[in-house]
Amino acid sequence: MSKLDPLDLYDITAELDDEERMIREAVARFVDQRALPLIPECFDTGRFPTELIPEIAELGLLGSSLEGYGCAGLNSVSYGLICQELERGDSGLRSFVSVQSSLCMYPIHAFGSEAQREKWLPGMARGEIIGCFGLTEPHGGSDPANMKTHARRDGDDWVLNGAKMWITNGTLAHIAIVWARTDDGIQGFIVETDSSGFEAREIKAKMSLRASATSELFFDNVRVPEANRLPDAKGLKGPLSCLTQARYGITWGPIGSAIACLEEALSYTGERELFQRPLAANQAVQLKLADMARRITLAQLMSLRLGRLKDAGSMHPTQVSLAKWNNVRMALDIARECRDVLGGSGITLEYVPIRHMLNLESVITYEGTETIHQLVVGRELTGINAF
Ligand code: TGC
Ligand code: FAD
Repeated sequence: MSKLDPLDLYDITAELDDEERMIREAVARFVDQRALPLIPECFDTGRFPTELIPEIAELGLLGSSLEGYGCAGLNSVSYGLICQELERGDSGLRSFVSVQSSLCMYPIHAFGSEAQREKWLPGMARGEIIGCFGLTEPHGGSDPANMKTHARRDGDDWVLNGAKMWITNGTLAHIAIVWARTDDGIQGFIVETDSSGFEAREIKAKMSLRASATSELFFDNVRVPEANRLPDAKGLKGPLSCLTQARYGITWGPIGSAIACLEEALSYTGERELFQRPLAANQAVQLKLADMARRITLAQLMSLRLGRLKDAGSMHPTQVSLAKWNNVRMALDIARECRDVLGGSGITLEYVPIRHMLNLESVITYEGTETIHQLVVGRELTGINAF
């Protein structure tokens, strides 16, 4: 019998078409050859590797599932595989692409005017215009319906006041997609970050997602032209639809983190000798490794099924919540277990588990905390809103 791939026990690869496989391989090469040599230093010093942006754009990874405007028009499974491979490198890489693609380019594509699409999307696909997405506020991100940031109409402009918190790419961004309360409900604005009264301040001393820029945004009477209001987004449904796109990608991303951790643990336990035998020869260790492979396989099947549903146009947001909850929890637990299996070595950046473990503490919190997704599933089952 032929030997199985330990990182793909159910041969998910065989379920992919040629284009999906080619994309996964191209991103995997980029991650191994270009990103991973930089990532430990970036994590250590707390910086996003901006020097990789041109190559990320060149590979077609920005707005990859959008049609037209210089975007690649790939299917959802391809987008998922991109997220998986980037996050196998580092959650910061996947975060950068998620925010640019699903949270900034998607709303311009879905809710913007033709003029807005033509003005912003080609430059964003080329990585020349970077976006950030401002929904969360300092008083509590889980309940965005209670946002305080507001926009008041004044002639041909809107005047924006308020603050946003924990904003990925905030200090790198040329534009911010900002969600604000108006007399006509919650609306979205494309805020140019060189506008007077706009300020982005980096959040320092993070112990997680250190290879990613995270910021606070402040709006002090920022004037935004009516031409920069997203005309087709009204109410919370606008930002929540963007989150569905990004959360879908996040169901795939942590599979990459978990694969990286298991790969490291397999190599380490195969080589390390204790009590006159390889660590991997102990039943207690094999049980752990086997259980990791089981959980990774289940997550792979879940995301692939979700991707096929999304491409068929029948994916439901609750299905995304279930997979985001399951797959991030799976990866976080595996990263912690791999950290333990590596003993003292597991606490250094020389090995990947602790970096993934720390990153996943953010991933389980952002884009809806684990509890929020559990409550979304609970609401679906019972019909009772328990938020
Ligand atoms: P609710 O009454 O349920 O819904 C309001 C309207 O929105 C619609 N809707 C959705 N549409 C699309 N996708 C979804 N997932 C949707 N969920 C709800 C819904 O149909 C309704 O439409 P309509 O037409 O009837 O008005 O709203 P709620 O206030 O009860 O909220 C429920 C809750 C708690 C699930 C929601 O507030 C929530 O998801 N909270 C978590 C917030 C969150 O995830 N924030 C993330 C910020 S961005 C981020 O973290 C980026 S990290 C990026 C990175 O670095 O990768
Ligand atoms: P809170 O909402 O205050 O929640 C605190 C705790 O209470 C959590 O454990 C939560 O699960 C729990 N809780 C909340 N409600 C309930 C309930 N009803 N029942 C039981 N428990 C409950 N946001 C953006 O808008 N754009 C970004 O680009 C972005 N990037 C981020 C990057 C990083 C690194 C991080 C850490 C966050 C980012 N976020 C971003 C914010 C993220 O979405 C929020 O942190 C998240 O939504 C949770 O909000 P909060 O931190 O205010 O926690």
